[in-house]
Amino acid sequence: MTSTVDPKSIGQPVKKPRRHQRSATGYLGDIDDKTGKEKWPRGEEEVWKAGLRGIDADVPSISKSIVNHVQTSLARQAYNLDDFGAYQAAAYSVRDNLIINWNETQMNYTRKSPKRAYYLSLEFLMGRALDNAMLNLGLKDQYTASVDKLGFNLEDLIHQERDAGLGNGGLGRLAACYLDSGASQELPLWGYGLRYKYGIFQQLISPEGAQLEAPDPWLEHSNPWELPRVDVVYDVRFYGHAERIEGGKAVWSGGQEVLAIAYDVMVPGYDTKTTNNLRLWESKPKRGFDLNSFNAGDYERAVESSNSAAAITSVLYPNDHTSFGKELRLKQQYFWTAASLQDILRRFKNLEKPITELPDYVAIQLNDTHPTLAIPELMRILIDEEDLSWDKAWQIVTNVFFFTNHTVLPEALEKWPVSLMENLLPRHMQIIYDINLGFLQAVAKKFPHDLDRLARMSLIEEGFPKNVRMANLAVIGSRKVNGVAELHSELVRTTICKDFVEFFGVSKFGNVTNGITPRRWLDQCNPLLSQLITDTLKLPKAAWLKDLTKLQGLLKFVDDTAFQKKWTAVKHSNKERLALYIESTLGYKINTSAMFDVQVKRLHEYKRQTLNILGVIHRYLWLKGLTPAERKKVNPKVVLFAGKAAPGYYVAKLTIRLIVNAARVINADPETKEYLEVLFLPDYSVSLAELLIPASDISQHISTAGTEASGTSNMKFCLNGGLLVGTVDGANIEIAEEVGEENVFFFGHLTPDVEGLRYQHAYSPIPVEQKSPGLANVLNQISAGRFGDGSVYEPLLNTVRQGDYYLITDDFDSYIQALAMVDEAYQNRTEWIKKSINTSARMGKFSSDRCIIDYAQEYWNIEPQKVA
Ligand code: 26Q
Repeated sequence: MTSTVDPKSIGQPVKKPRRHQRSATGYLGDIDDKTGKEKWPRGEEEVWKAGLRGIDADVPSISKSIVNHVQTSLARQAYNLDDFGAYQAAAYSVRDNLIINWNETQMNYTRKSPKRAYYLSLEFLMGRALDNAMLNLGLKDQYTASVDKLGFNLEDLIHQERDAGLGNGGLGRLAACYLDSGASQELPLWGYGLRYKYGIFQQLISPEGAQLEAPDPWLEHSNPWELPRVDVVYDVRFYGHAERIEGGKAVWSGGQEVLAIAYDVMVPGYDTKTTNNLRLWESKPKRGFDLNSFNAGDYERAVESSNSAAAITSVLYPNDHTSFGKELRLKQQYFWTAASLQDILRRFKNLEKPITELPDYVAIQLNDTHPTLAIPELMRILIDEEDLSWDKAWQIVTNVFFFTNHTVLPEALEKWPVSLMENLLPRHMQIIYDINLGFLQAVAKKFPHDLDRLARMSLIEEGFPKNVRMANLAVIGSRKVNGVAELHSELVRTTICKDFVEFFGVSKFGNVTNGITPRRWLDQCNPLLSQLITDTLKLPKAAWLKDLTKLQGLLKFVDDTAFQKKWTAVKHSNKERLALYIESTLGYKINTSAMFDVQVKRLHEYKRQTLNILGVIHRYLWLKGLTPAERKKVNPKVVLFAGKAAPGYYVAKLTIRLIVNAARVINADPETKEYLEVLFLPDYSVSLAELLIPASDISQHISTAGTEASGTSNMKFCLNGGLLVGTVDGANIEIAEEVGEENVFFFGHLTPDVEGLRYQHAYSPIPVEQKSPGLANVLNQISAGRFGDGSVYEPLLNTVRQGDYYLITDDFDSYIQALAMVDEAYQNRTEWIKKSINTSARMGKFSSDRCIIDYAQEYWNIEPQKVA
């Protein structure tokens, strides 16, 4: 914290800061140092208390509060208020409720001083806040009525809000679901992230089918959901020199200093007062601009360093599953971990406990390797600033951190060049070398004469350039490591962490299968289904939304025809809702009586959108070969794609282009149009997912076996009664275990086959014509220009024809068979609906409440703290 020293106080005994004197949470009360009892800090208690507002939840009070915000917060008037203004006023009114709950929650934590957990994630893909806040507060009906009385429609206002798109995909959305569950379970869990000025880029699709990227200025209009905390500010240093001094310590000085400013986002729990905090850091220059250069007329130079400070939190990196060494990304990582640790330690120090007790009060979860610098940073603070010995510091560090791995793809494991690290963070590089030395000595002791093992386990990858292996650092610096689905965690244990399991023992390597919050991913996105479930279970909504295994109660109704009818009606109405959106955005009207087949996720070769579009073209060519009478027997299908490709990912962008151009030809063919329609919906987001997921009949999760760590959208679709077409990969396996294999459509080779098949592709390839004549025909039709200039697609088609690293040729025929089984099953609509009900009813395991309780009990050792 930047502090000013009063010169008069120098030489005086240091006055201890009063406990809770000014907590960063806006705490109002205080505790007497002597008695330990509560006392009023200043002024007249009655006057303060009279000013405190309670929550007025009746319709007239809510209307009054909205009008009041129109008048004061917005300085607008009723006569020219548009939907956006009404959204803002409603948001400020809802926010008032959150602030009150948030204050009480934080006050409760401060008073009880429980152990807290912190979730460090570079991504929080929060989506919209208004609807979620109203539902979690239990105030949506009242707001609907109030807004109606003011002449607006609440759903229209909800759609005015921009998504908070501070993430790429699964990892970021998982963090958001976990915050919702943490608050709903009344756990002392805070998130720490970055307040990117620009979130994930907006995706535009050109008429040729090219993905174009536009910035996402989500903060352009003020954001009612964040509270700037101008008094919560920390210094963060970069570059400079680190000089070792006595006692293993060092002094790090010089270089660039920037400020981290806190912005708090309130995270309301469902059906509880508990409202937790997501603290996002913004970077700012420490000293405005350089006045000397300014006065000398060198304006560019004058603002150079202030620009470079502000640049740190300016944009989210839109790459997932790649490790590439850009200095700004490393700066983001250090800036965020350094600010977060200072904040966590300051809060701990308010407790006045010895620093050795830190692990009794603090657990920090590292969301992938992105925050791994927190490990050497905490070592630096403990040794250089707190005067601890190396061993004591390491003892603390390795009991505070926990690490989640989200991928086993070798190309995605994060590495940073030693030279870059040495320049940007000289002291941290020293500490990493010191950690490595001690660690490798211990490994050599346990496994003498095994140089290969030492080379594999070293924190440093030798070569040109030399790299720091962040996953190795995260593993050895953490108390426990976990993967995100059973198969994935087993792959972590047997592949990337094999040596570490042999060294540390297997008990350090656990599994927490991912989950999703049923509040957003059922109640909010599918209100009709939520209502039907509540009516059918004859339980209060909160009872099953907080214990999702209660959905099993629906199994009794699987054969109930009246219930089946209602279930079908809900699905149809969700299709109509989606169709309306598509018509209004793309001007294209889809057939809502068709089966909806959806694949939405980041574009990546391992996720195999290519397999899907090749399958679609196969179906199209097959339909063209049928007589009109034969076609009439075919089940009409609408195939929907959405997802963003990393801006530099050429092959993924070509896949989008192929989808768009195939769609154009297929949708325009009068012979087949009735039976097959294909669309690529631009700019996939949390909000678009909320529209798409409830409308799907089937969804596709078709990664090459062993490549998708878990997947979470698979869970969202199944919870909403969509059936799964997938490979035996990630969480698909556990979904099938729960809902029954008879209710999923599995296909493709299994994980243990993959290595051998890849070897075969490399050393004795079998031509596509031989392996799958159907696929060969599809590839040839594309090359021949059936969907526009075929030469454009050659680089994409070559990934299939040569090398085929993701095994499209190996899985194609069984994929087509699985889709044929889908068609067959859909013919018997009653059986299909039963499958749909069964699936949804047995998805209880995948509530993120289960995950967060597991983390709380088995990892963090934290307990619920009910707000009185
Ligand atoms: C790393 C270095 C430099 C720049 C960017 C990155 C980076 C950014 C984002 C690397 C990875 C990501 C995101 C990964 C991700 O979303 N993984 C997904 O995590 C989900 C939640 O556990 C799983 O369900 C998915 O299977 C997994 O792919």
